[in-house]
Amino acid sequence: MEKILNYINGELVEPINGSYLDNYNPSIGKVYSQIPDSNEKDVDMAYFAANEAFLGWSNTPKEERSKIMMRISDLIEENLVELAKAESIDNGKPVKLATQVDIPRAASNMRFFATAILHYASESHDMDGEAINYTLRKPIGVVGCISPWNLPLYLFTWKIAPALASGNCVIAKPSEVTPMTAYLFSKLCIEAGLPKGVLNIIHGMGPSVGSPITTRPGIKAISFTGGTATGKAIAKVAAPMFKKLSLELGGKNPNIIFADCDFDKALKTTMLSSFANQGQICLCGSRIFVERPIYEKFRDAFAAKTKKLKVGNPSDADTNLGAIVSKAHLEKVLSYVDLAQEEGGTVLAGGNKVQLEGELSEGYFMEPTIIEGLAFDCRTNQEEIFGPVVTIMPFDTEEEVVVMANSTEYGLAATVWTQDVGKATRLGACLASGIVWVNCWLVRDLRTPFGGVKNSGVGREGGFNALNFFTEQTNVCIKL
Ligand code: TXE
Repeated sequence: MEKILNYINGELVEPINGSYLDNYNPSIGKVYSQIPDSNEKDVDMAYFAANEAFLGWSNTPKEERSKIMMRISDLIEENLVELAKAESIDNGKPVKLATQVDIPRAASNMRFFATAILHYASESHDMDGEAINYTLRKPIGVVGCISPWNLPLYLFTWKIAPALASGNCVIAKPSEVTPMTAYLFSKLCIEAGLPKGVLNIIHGMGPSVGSPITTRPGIKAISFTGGTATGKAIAKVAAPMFKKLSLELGGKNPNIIFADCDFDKALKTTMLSSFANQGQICLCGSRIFVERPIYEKFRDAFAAKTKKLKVGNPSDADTNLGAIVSKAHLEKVLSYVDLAQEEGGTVLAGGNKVQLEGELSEGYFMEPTIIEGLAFDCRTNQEEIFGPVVTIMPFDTEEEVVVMANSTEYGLAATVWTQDVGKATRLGACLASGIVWVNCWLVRDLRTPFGGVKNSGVGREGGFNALNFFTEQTNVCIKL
């Protein structure tokens, strides 16, 4: 059985304690590889390596850092097929999705920040002949990047790329639920000639690896994506140490469909924003609000299309939904279907675990599910489910839907469907959300600020925001 290894000081190494955890393939419900059960000793070793490498890496010319990162990006593309397959086995997502979205985006992340750093300029403030100020942007030192299981290599690279580009050394922890592509990535870093110690990848559990990363005083910034409860725990330990913190947390995003929308486009995109990646994307629109005049027409068309989606083998090209990431997560998602019914909801489509045949009979599959008839403020409509479960509700006025949309403790992304530019503009201003998509979903320009308000997080990733996060400013004032 394949053993995943840590990547420390440029080498692939066993965890110091020699202990391993089981890594499951969620489509077959069986262990298929072993992952290091690392602890603070491995984090310490990584820290020493990163600290040692920092002087060299931070003084490496940007062009050189950029070239190495471009090589890594090229290698991701060259290994697209293998990486996509590995992502699908580890996470349960369709191979097609990993091939079209996850892996290409990981390559883009590396390429984007490899080039962004070449265009990153600092400011100068001229005091009318009295003095001149210029502001340096310096790398922070050793930083920590902790990522989740839903978009494993995609989110892993989204964090480490700006950190590396701006001259930091990184200790990264992928999710213990989906460690494989980060392991394959470490091999590509070696092949690309990334100097030793610049990036260190430690595998293991949150409390034994993530926590020492957040508590170690020398690690001066933490970039985290994951659950809101974990984000809170990290903020509690990191804030009193004055670490820089970027937290991308949960979402409970509204998808608002007005009667004047382009019906077919809204319906087609709603299928994706509801169920892509088995609904396990923090940007998925899990609360669908439809304006009353088209409510029944939209609901019926949406339910009919949802019932036709294929839940199946992630390797099949026509599979729409693969497996849920783990048994525990499947149980959590299913428990919300029970809760929704207890709260008075009616299941319009799905609602059940899917039993597949043969090799897949022990896999964690679930039907895409739509629930109707719930109050906007019930638990099902307030808590993040993070699975293929959406609710649908009618609304009558713009004011009413804004109140309902803004009623949760989250504020990551919102989608608005309307042909009226005035309405779109008003909603864009009123929605308590870090991102508002109008007549589209998940259209991403990597230069734009990415992140949430309220309990969806702190700070913004993307473009120069990420480079700002991973650098410290020094203002130099020269008296003339
Ligand atoms: O996330 P965790 P989980 C949501 C979703 C999901 C819930 C929990 O609702 O059901 O979060 O998922 C590491 N110190 N999202 O349990 O635990 C952990 O090992 C430092 C939303 O998988 O937050 C992993 O690498 N690190 C989300 C990472 O944190 C710790 C994506 C995320 O895991 C730690 C995933 C600690 N004390 C889940 N404990 C999104 N917004 O994209 C754990 N970790």
